[in-house]
Amino acid sequence: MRLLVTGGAGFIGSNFVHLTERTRPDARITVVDAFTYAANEASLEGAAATIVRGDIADAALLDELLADFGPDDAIVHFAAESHNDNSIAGPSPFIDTNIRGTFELLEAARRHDIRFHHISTDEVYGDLPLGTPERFIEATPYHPSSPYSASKAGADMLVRAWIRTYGLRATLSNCSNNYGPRQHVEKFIPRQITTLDDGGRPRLYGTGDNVRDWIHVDDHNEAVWAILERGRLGETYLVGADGEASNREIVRLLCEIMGHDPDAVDFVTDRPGHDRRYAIDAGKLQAELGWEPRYTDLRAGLEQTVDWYRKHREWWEPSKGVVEEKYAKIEEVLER
Ligand code: NAD
Ligand code: TDX
Repeated sequence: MRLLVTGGAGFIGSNFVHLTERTRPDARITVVDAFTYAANEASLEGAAATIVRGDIADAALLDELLADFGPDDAIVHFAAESHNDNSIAGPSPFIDTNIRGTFELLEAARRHDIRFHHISTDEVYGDLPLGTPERFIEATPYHPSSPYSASKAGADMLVRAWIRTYGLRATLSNCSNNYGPRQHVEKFIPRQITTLDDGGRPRLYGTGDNVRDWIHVDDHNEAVWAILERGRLGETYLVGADGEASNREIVRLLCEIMGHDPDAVDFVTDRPGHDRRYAIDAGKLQAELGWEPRYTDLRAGLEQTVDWYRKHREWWEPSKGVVEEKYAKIEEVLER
């Protein structure tokens, strides 16, 4: 089987490449990645995949890459602008990549009749109240809050329309917050780990009470494989591992794991439009495809992640200063 993995030099895509090469050695992977600020060449070190530097919105490049793909091959579409705070500061690239880029990929998949799997997020459903048992299901209406989640919702709608109108052989998955190795230091968990490792104080938005539903990146990627191998064409599957925790609880766990005072934290001005809570009901994926998460102990998963960041300082250190400068500017604007 041949796979075109878009965004394979980013967090989830690079972990997908490594997991696939470990567990499905017959798959031949081509990564196409624009190598934006979010990519890291070192994330693909040791991978056998062919790596192509290019934009998913480049139709001619896509035609070249898919020229010898056959009916059993697939596109796995991870590439995106993925960070909410960036989308609030400057939404334009989110429209270009997440909407226009997805459109070009869908058209390429249609021209070459290639199976397509679209990676999306639970954020398209908006947020849930704190302290209720309510969870997102596949039928929850779309209600995105940020430019990022709105652009992902737009991309999802394009995929659904290409399935219905053109009969594209496609599936979608909407996953909750991922954690694990190789996640960019702008994101919540790596930001706090690397700040603590540098002797700084974790930074919590607002009250720190917002809740996310955490899943280890390998569990997400095994779900993607379950859908590629056994998913029903045209269907959407929600992916989550019952990993709800407030941001404050995550910081407390990280401080405990890393031996820091859990009360030495800074509360900063909240993110505009900050979603309160996400929670996934992954019942369909579990019942239909038999997928189960392996990382069911959040603390153990975080310990493994902390260990990875401690051992790979050279991977994250070059981005840390740039990211903290960016956040300092964002905080300055929000405090005005
Ligand atoms: P990431 O930002 O770490 O990686 C994105 C990758 O896409 C980068 O390597 C970047 O260079 C590449 N890219 C960006 N624009 C491109 C373009 N125009 N052409 C080609 N490549 C381009 O993101 P991630 O966290 O790995 O997320 C991957 C996917 O999973 C995204 O679609 C995201 O919406 C989705 N998702 C992420 C999470 C999460 O918690 N991180 C949860 C659910 C869904
Ligand atoms: O320094 C911080 N302090 C803080 O309290 C940062 C960076 C974040 N936060 C909060 C905001 C959120 O409530 O932590 C939570 C997680 O923040 P992010 O890592 O920015 O993730 P989120 O906005 O929840 O979106 C993520 O999950 C869904 C991914 O970035 C998306 O790509 C994915 O679709």
